[in-house]
Amino acid sequence: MRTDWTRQEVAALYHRPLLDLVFAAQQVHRQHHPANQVQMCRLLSIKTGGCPEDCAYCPQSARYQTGVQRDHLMMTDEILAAARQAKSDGATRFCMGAAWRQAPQGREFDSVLESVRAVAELGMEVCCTLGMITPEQALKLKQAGLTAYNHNLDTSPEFYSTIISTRTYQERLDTLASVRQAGITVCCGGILGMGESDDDRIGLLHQLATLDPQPESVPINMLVRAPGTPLSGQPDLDPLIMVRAIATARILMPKAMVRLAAGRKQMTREAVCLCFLAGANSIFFGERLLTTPNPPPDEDADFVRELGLEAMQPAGS
Ligand code: SAM
Ligand code: DTB
Ligand code: SF4
Repeated sequence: MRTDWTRQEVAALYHRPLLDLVFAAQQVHRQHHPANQVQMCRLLSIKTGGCPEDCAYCPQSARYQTGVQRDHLMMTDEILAAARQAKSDGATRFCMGAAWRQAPQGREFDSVLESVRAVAELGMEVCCTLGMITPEQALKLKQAGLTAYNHNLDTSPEFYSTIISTRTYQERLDTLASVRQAGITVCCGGILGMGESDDDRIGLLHQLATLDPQPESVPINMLVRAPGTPLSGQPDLDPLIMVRAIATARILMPKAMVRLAAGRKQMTREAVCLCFLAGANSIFFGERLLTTPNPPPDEDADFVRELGLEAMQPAGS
């Protein structure tokens, strides 16, 4: 895998004629992944709202009046029930999200470890996104059976400070390094539609593709405009920009699972289909993402069937 892409090379790919770009991405996709398979993931917000960070897109920041109800950390048995349901709905990856600046130490962290162990025993891939973590916490999560840790770079280094002021890009890179060091796979991506330029999207993709090793999982989110957040009034993002970014990600990171994450509810079936053609091979399936709505599961199931896609089976089956 090349990890020495220059920003100019990334820009040249991103700006290729769209049909050339999508065709090239689909070719790369077929060399590295089954052509018609998508992985279904399920998200669960295990600790909701009241977050001290100021991420301008986020309905869970305590700084904005978004109507999101604050909730304490969920107990392992409730989480396990949701994971069992996800598994029976066909999900093979279960991702637990917490609205923390950083994972806490002590009783709450121990409870998260217990939940990780319980979900891992179901034979699902287990992912957590808990904010910043230390190298020691990463090791404990690994020992509990965590498959992946999600921590997004969100956007380019240049645009980042217009979106978040309470945590630096470098701190994000440090958390990613702790995750990698502990032997946990890295899930790292970003958000499009926050008012960034093509050059910022290129900057994000360049950062992701030059992580060494590259992330195993790259979620590409379309901004969900949550009322009350500073980004609630952003104009619609052209879905073809999602297609372009996904195709570029696929070419740059051939082996990664590229996940069409938040924002699918705002997209047409045709746009989602183009994202698959561009190399996305995973979606979040379930009526809610963390705090915002996602397409109804029965509609998604019909859609996947109509496209002739098959849901990825659990490893070892
Ligand atoms: N608090 C932890 C953190 O920020 O690392 C974990 C949870 S946080 C909600 C996980 C990711 O969700 C963020 O990094 C961001 O990329 C994504 N996200 C949050 N709000 C979003 C929105 N309104 N639209 C799209 N993606 C969003
Ligand atoms: C990611 O990149 N997208 C997911 C997951 N990682 C944790 C989260 C999307 C959250 C969308 C806003 C919400 O539902 O609160
Ligand atoms: Fe907090 Fe994460 Fe939301 Fe930022 S994205 S406000 S860190 S929950």
